[in-house]
Amino acid sequence: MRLLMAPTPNGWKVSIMIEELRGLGHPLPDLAVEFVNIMKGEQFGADFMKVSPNQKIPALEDEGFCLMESCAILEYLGEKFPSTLLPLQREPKFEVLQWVYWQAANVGPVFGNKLSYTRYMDDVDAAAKAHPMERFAKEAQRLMSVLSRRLDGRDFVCGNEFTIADIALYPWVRGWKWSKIPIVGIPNIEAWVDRVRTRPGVDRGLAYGIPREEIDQWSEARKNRTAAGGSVIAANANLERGSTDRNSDT
Ligand SMILES: N[C@@H](CCC(=O)N[C@@H](CS)C(=O)NCC(=O)O)C(=O)O
Repeated sequence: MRLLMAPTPNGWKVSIMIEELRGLGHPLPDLAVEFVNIMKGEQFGADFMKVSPNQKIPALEDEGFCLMESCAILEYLGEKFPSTLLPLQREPKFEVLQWVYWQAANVGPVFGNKLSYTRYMDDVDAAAKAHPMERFAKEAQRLMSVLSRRLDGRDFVCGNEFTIADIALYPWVRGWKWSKIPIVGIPNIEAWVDRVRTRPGVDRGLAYGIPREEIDQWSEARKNRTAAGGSVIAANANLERGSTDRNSDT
């Protein structure tokens, strides 16, 4: 099995899943992790696109079967290696999956866009940014209210058990300082972020592609590198680069 990833929120969903599965008795001895340099445009290379036609990380290859989309990968691994991370009976399973899909359709895109306008869209002037910034900030706050209400009286998104719903949400929510989406003053979310962070599998998963001492606090050099690389990825030129028919190894 090959995991193609980069140290980003969507990449860490899968590395956390791998490490949680290992903690639950699935050692995955044949897993190879390959880092894709999305700042250099490796996501547009022909080899990568065979596994991930959408030109984004993460992607998984399992004995010739290729899979893109982080949440589909969580579901695939959850089914293949049964554990408490994804119940397999219909109702409890769909109770989890609705929150996984909610993340994929809402929190991921909205936090991603808010982050891009806050940190990366440096080729756009402030006046042009103002409306989308306000829109994504307000929608992110609304989504956090939804999550807060859901966590009321629950340790994790689906009750007392940590599941792939928590895995899908956590890497985005924990990055709130970088995306400037405040969760301080939302006690249910602050407590959930702290609770999830204490898990050994989460700790190991967050260390993929980043020095251990920078898991919780990036160095200034990493912030600058990420801001510069993120600006390249967020620029419209990146989309043009991805929409050529060349499929070349850039
Ligand atoms: N919905 C996708 C989103 C994947 C995604 O946006 N990946 C980013 C990194 S977090 C990426 O590969 N960006 C490169 C690019 O946009 O060119 C998923 O959940 O897997």
